[in-house]
Amino acid sequence: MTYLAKPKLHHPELPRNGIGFTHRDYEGKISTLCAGCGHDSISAALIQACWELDIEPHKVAKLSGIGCSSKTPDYFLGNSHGFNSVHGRMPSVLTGANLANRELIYLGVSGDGDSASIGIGQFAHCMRRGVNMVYIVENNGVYGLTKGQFSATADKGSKSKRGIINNDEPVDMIGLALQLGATFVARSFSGDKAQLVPLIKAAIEHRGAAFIDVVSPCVAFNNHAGSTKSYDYVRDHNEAVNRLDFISGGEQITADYAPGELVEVAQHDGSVLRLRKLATDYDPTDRVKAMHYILQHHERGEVVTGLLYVKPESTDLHAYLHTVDTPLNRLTERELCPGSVALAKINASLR
Ligand SMILES: Cc1ncc(C[n+]2csc(CCOP(=O)(O)OP(=O)(O)O)c2C)c(N)n1
Ligand code: SF4
Ligand SMILES: [Mg+2]
Repeated sequence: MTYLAKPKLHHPELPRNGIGFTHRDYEGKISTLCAGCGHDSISAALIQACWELDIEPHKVAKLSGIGCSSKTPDYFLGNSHGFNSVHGRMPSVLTGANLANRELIYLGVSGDGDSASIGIGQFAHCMRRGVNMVYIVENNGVYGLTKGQFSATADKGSKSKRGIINNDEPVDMIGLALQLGATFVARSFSGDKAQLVPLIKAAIEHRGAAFIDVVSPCVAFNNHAGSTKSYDYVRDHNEAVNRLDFISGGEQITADYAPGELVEVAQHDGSVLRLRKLATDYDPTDRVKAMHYILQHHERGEVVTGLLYVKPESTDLHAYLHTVDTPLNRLTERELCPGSVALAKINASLR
């Protein structure tokens, strides 16, 4: 079963967003993933975030690799651009597309195998280059699509469905993203939409490399006792450091969490992130302390979630490379080939 059509009819009074679109306008094909797979909840959160932000679907480019997680761009934003690349190679394709046209919103959707196993090199370089994107890893600790082998994010000592213990140290995607210079780093859980939707919205509004690690249980191969990526484990060990309460548009997010101290982080573009602090000693603008905090809590078996780091004065690869604002396919021949005088000048500058 490779394709399922969705009914075209829908209720005429479905709520519409600021540009007149309903949720249905942000959906994709019917998912063929296992019932209960965490990845489907992440697709639903992405649909919700884009609907709430009044994003025009044709202004989005979704890119992915290979895996159950990488199949999901087919299940949301059916009217957006999409490219399903090779296993572990999404980041370079995304970087190229972004350099060719900076006017689109880039969503990189990947799995823990796709990004931490085969694709770890590509992941590292797009983070350190500051590509303007939202990079989501749907992290289940296994290769779901190829029947549940441990991936590089599986915790040491965690148990496979067949009872095998993983002896390898895990790759912590959050730690890597922080160390490599990503300017927006968050972790969430597919089962916590109230936390995930505002994080995705804030990441979309952020300029620079925004990374979200979403623990997303695989109900077929990694949801048993002994797994540290199961629904039960994450619910029992979730340590949220903050909740994103508001995003730039001044729009209130109604969320079901206890009140705490409110902190505001003003970003480079004038937008303001409003965070409700749940851990009093956590400062999301201090990268070094954030790394220490996350490592300390990981040692205790806790899964730290929330907006873990944001660099307010962030910028992106286009700024470093001084590229033109206009997408390359809209440049005229005259702009692309300015003539022999300009070429002679460039050559002279290199002598
Ligand atoms: C070059 C290459 N090597 C191996 C594979 C086989 N393969 C397909 S998906 C996958 C792992 C997917 O795991 P993950 O990215 O965690 O996605 P999930 O299915 O868990 O969402 C592997 C090893 C492949 N398709 N291409
Ligand atoms: S195998 Fe696992 S990751 Fe793949 S669709 Fe099923 S539950 Fe989801
Ligand atoms: Mg996986």
